[in-house]
Amino acid sequence: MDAYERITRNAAEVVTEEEVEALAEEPDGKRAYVGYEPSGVLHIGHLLTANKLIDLQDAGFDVTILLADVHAYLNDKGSFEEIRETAERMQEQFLAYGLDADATQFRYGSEFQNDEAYVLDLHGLERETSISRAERAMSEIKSGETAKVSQAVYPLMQALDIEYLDVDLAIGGMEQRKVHMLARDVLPKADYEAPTCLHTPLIADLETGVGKMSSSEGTNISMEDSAEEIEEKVNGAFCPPSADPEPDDDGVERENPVLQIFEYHVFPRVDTVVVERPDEYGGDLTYDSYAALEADLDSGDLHPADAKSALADYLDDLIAPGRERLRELRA
Ligand code: IYR
Repeated sequence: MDAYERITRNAAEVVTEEEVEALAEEPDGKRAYVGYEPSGVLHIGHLLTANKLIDLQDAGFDVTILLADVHAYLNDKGSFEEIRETAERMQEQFLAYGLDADATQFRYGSEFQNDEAYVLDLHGLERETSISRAERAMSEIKSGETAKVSQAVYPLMQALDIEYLDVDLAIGGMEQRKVHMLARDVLPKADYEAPTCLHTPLIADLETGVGKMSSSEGTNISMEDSAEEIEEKVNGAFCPPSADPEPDDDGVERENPVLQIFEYHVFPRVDTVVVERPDEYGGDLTYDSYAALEADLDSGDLHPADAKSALADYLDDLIAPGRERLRELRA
């Protein structure tokens, strides 16, 4: 796999392809970043962007993880002290998950976001941005019903972070794309360059396959789950024998979240997936690629129950080191 393929595999969107191609020509020492609002423990959504960070490190990039403490505060995620404690635990979980410690820099937003130059720059962006544009940028990130002034400042700070952290590539889930598009528009007005962005896909709701998996509603899989909890959640997942499920009774589109997790979480981390089956059901199945597993589920050669049981085992392997680290930290 060449550098461009590794950088862009499983991406839902890159902005723009030409810009990413230019980065891929000389990836060594280039810097990518993701920011996370510290809250709770890592879940499958965090891990999807973490998989992309691991790809980027494999391609030669250095990675900055922004523990966006001020952003979490602006977005109503708790007191500053709680947020800082959560952030410290997050760092440990990312390293346990498999990020290369030598190529990962952790930064707190509050380290630089209160500097005078940053604050003045921020006010400059505020002058260039309408309230409605800032609100729109937050539509998939905002917590709570009423838009607060803090939530209008939030995306402008996220835009400015890209400059202050001196990054070549901004990474985020698709829910971050409107913030990044705002950043591409507004930063040049402050004489900064438009940032290059890469967005990872969102996984569908585990139980219904409708809409997007959310950390606040529905079932999510997190670093705290025991092997039994993972098994139970995956067994209860929506998994028709199809990569392209029929819409539900109301005509709403559905995805197959079990396949999505194989594609975005398991195959990027293991070379071969073995689905164990007793001999009387045909014996073990071995897959070297996601496409082969998808084809077998589609054709009926792989039963959803067998796919789920293999998925639960692989997910457990992936989260076990982080779960162990959390246990040590809490002991
Ligand atoms: N908006 C992100 C958190 C965040 C991301 C970046 I990249 C920043 O520079 C700042 C904040 C979230 O929804 O978690």
